[in-house]
Amino acid sequence: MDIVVVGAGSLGSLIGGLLAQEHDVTLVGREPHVGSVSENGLSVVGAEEFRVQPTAQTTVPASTDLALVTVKAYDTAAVATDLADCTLDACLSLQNGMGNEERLAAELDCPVLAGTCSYGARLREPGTVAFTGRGEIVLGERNGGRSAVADDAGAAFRSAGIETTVATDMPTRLWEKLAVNAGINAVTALARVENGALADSQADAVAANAARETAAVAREQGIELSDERAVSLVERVVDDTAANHSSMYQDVSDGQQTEIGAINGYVADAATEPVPVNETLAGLVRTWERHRER
Ligand code: KPL
Repeated sequence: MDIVVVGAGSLGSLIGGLLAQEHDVTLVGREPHVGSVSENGLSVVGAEEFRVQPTAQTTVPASTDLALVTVKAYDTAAVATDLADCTLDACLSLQNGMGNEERLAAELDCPVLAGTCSYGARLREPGTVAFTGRGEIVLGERNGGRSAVADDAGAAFRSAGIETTVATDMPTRLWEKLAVNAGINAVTALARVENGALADSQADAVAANAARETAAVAREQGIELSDERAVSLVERVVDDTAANHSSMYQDVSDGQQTEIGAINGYVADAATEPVPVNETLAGLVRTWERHRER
C-alpha cells in the first residue's frame, strides 16, 4: 500500500518507520529531520532496532492510498487544507484529543477513519527515533460500525507487524483515550515525571480525578464510560508505559506548544457541570505556555 504519514514527529516517525518495512511510505515533516531521513534513512533504536528508507519531504504528495495524520491536534486544520488538494482513498487520524476527524472530514472527499495509538516514541535527533514502548493501534469508522476501508487499513498495519484492532465503537474508544490523556499528560508535564510516577505519588489522585471528570462528560454526551473504567484505563496505561515520558511532558521539555486545548481544555469546554481538576490542569499548562519564552 502507498501510505503518507503527515506529521513526522516522534510517533509519526516510529509508526511510519514500522510501516515502511512492508509498504511504500512517505514521511511529511519538518527540516532538518526529513532532510536527514532522505539522505541517510530513518534509524529506529530502542525496543527494536532497524533502518528503513522511506521517502521524506516537507509537503504532501499529489496522491496516496492512505494518509495517516499524526500531527499535533492544533495543526489538524492546516493539514486538512493541505490534504484537500491531494487525491486520497482514505485518511486515518492517529492523534490525541477530540474533534480531529471532523476537522479532516470537513475538507476531504474520502472516508476519514479514527484511531488511537499507545506506542511510545521519542525523536532523538534528526533521522533517529527511539522506540520506547510497543503498544497497540485501534482504528475504525469514526462514527462507529464496520467498513471495508477500516478493515483494509487494519490489514495494512498488521502486515507490517503492528498489533492493530479494528473496532466498531470508535466514539467510545476516543473518549476512553481522552480520559487517559486527561489523567496522565498534564500531570506528568507539570510534575516533570515519567508516566510510571503516577502509580505511587500524590499525582495519582489528580490523574484519577481528571479521568473521572472526563468520564462524566462522556456520559453527558451519551457515551457509556464509567468512572471505574476510566480510572482503570489510566492505571493500565501508567503501568504499560511506566518508563515513558508523555507527549505533553516531551512538549514542555522541548519548550513547544502543548495539546492542552484538545485534552483537558476540551473536557472543560464540553462540560455542563463543573470539572475543577481539568480546569485547573488546563489553566496551569496554559500559564506555562504563555510564559514559556521568557
Ligand atoms: O498518549 C499518550 C501520550 O503521551 O500522549 C500516553 C498514552 C499517555 C502515553 O504516554
